[in-house]
Amino acid sequence: MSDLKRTDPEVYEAIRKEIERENKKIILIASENASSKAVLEAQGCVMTNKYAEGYPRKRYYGGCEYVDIVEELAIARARSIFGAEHVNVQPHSGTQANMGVYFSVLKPGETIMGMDLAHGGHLSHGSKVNFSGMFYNVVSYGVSRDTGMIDYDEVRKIALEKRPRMIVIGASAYSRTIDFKRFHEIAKEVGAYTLADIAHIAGLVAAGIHPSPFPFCDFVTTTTHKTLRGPRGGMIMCKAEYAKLVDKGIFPAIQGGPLMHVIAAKAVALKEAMMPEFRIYQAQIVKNAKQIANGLISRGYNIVSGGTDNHLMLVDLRNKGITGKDAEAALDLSGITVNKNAVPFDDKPPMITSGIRVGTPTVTTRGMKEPEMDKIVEYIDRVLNNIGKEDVYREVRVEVEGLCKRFPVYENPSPLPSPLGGRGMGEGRIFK
Ligand code: DSN
Repeated sequence: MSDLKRTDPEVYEAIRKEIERENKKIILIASENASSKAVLEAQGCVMTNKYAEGYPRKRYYGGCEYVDIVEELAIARARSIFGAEHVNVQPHSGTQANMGVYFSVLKPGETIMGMDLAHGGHLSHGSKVNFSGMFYNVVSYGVSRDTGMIDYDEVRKIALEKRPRMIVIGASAYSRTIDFKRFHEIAKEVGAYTLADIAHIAGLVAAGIHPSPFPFCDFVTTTTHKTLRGPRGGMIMCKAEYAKLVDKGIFPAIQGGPLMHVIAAKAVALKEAMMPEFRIYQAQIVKNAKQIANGLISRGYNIVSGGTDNHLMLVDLRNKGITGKDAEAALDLSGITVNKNAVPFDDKPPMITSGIRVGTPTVTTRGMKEPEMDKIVEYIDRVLNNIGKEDVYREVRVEVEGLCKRFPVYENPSPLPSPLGGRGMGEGRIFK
């Protein structure tokens, strides 16, 4: 870090403060995590210097012998973890991964059917303000008003009526197990491709805690930085018959040179995901989410769908008379970071919303378990019952900092066994 400090003290200082923020706050953003020192080290390596357009052993540049090693390792590990026939680790992000799949088999103007963004879907599943909604004809499915869960009979009805060319399965704010087999059966009936976007649940799938989209889906996309706990990036997996089309759909169709330093870090994260401790970590993520959901329910909060099967939940704050925006701001001032989130059938605009999304990947990485989740529920409840009271925010913030000190992310090894098998997260090089 000393070179950076000397060359660019402003950037150095912003990074130092970010480390401090991640250490001092309870981060409950469902799509975030804290990647290991090994992942960070690989991501900050000299492979950022290398152009490697093409694929391993078939590149448009010389000097690719070492970047080939890391890309082949990443591919082999992902294939083994997820049981995928073909893997492309080059997408720069989850949206690029989805774009790569669409470009591989769809023509502009064809119909895709994805989960409505307002019901928990993702921008790249057909939102009008995203390329997916501009290039393709979009039909959406959502959750049932009664249960807050996907109604598969309704999905089938829409599919039979609209005859989509591709059904996109997956969400950014859905707390229930997804029935990939049922989606596959519906898609088969209407002759549609299936794309499962498992960005949120990839770690759970890798650990066998959420059912796998294979062998049901044609294409599977993911990001690598959410529950999977790797570097920020994307990945595509698919059946062997689509391998060439998918590879061309990424390069040269929508990307040039791959980010080889990020691919090196993806390989490291995938190696970590093969360790037995990773399964224990993923199981604890779900236990922690259930503990928070049950704790909030017992204090009178409405959780969309009544609970969670995965790493997140949506808290509908309408019965508490608080907006998502106000809840997010009050909690952040109290040392707890969440994101405001629309709830299904929300009457408030996206910058206000009626809910918050709460997720447990990061706190679980820190080694926190059920007793700490009970404390977090108590903090959230205290803050939300005292909106506008700065003295309460301050009091909670002090308690949050005390709790966080016992579970450091990057400074000083955790005094408790970490989910990475006691390696701790604290002894890395950039924080010396
Ligand atoms: N923005 C991510 C999330 O928060 O879920 C999805 O890409």
